[in-house]
Amino acid sequence: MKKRSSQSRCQDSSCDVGLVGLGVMGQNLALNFEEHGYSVAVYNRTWSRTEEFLAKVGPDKRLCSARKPAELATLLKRPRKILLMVQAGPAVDEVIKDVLPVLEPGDILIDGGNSHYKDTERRLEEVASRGILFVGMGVSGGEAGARSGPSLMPGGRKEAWPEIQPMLQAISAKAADGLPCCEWMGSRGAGHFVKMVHNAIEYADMECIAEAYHFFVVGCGIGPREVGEILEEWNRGDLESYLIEITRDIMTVQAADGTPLVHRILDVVPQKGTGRWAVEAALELGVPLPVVAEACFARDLSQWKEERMRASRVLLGPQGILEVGCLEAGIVHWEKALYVGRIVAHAQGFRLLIEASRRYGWELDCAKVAQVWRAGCIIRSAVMERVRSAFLRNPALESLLLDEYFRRELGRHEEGLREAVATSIRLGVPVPGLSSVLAFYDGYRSSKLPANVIAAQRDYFGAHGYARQDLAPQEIFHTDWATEARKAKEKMRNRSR
Ligand code: NBP
Repeated sequence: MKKRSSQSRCQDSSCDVGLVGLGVMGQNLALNFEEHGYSVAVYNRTWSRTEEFLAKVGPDKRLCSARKPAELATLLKRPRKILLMVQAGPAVDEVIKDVLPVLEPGDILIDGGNSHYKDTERRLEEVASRGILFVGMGVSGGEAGARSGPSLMPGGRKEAWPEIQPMLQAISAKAADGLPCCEWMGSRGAGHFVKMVHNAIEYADMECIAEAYHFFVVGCGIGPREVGEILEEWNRGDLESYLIEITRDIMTVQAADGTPLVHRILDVVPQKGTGRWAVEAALELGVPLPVVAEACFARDLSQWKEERMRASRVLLGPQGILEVGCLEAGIVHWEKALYVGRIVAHAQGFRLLIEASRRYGWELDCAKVAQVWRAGCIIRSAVMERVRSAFLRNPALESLLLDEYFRRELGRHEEGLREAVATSIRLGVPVPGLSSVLAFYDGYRSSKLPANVIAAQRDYFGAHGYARQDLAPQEIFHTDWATEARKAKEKMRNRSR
């Protein structure tokens, strides 16, 4: 095939958008833009990848290629809009360093990678002195979403939004009511923070679904095909979602010898970063995010394969299979358990968003966040529309668990969660995600927690002081616990004489 050069096909200042990074995401987003009527100038570090891409898509597309960042700059209409789709981390800084010298004040740089929100805030400041408008944009939906409609979560310099809104909303997924899954999230690092929380909810949901699979296979002795049938049924109800749908598909696929492929897959999985980042952010902001933390730790534990194999031979515990007839009960309980798990994971994720927005002044609109997560992204589900409705009903809602609708739903389903966790514990089937859902639910609805004992322990060994229930909370007391305990013992002894 004859090689194409940007000079021969493209005129200066003719392209609507520039795309840097022709990995799987960049290529598909370029085609998505093009299909929506936008001409795209592409640039990739390795030229051969650009050539391969252009050869693959054929000559009829409105795509121009650049060999150098300077060439990319000349191809773009002003203000330039450049979407970076490179790996998060140093690669983003390298690319910014390359393109910055050829940009002009008012040009817009959009980082569509999975960058950490603090990096985004730093980059936003760094390029601001050159008059460049920086946007950190979460992108979800993987390869298929990038091609046919991703969920997009832009945030950063709001002045850029009117310029990029039409094209981003055009290429984004559309929910059933036709609204685009792309809205302005907020200032500074808001877009990437929202994407991080999206991934955190994804971690939690995936863990709980995997636990359901494990329960049925280990606890009930059924195979993946039957698990797939259960998931198929669940996907017609409250649990309808992309993640249940793909897990159902996974259950049906067979290896060459006819055995379930999923049973051939090594039970070891890494965690790439966004789950951990979310837990770190939650710890920093003092927001409990235990289900996501458990999902991260479950992945870490999976990595200890060889050690787990040794431990499995020496550590005692139940390994039984449920009595006959309990499968039916399991199906009922686990459907409810996963539904509560999903609600609690969303409640924790949204609470983290609310706290971050309050602390950093992002002015996040939770209803809009739920709006852009209704289609195109990995956590799209029937629950998302209900989450959106809850925040539309009450934009100041503190926790989804206190919303009237969800409160009722939790009341109707929590028994199932309790049964599912209790049965798993009795059988020795590990359910860290779901146990954590239940512990959080019970803790959240407790007007009294044993934190009084911890406060006393801290005061005992560290004189940290404590407040009293019966007095003003700002009054702090200290007790010489060792002396008082000695006196108490003495008194008891005297009394028993
Ligand atoms: P890939 O790793 O497949 O591709 C990255 C591209 O960036 C390569 O073509 C690479 O060029 C190019 N690149 C440039 Br230009 N400058 C680079 C530099 N200095 N260092 C390294 N690479 C450079 O990434 P991807 O899977 O398309 O993902 C892109 C971003 O989107 C990531 O941040 C990812 O986390 C995020 N994301 C991915 C998904 C997904 O499902 N994959 C979903 C949502 C978000 P080269 O040809 O010279 O290597």
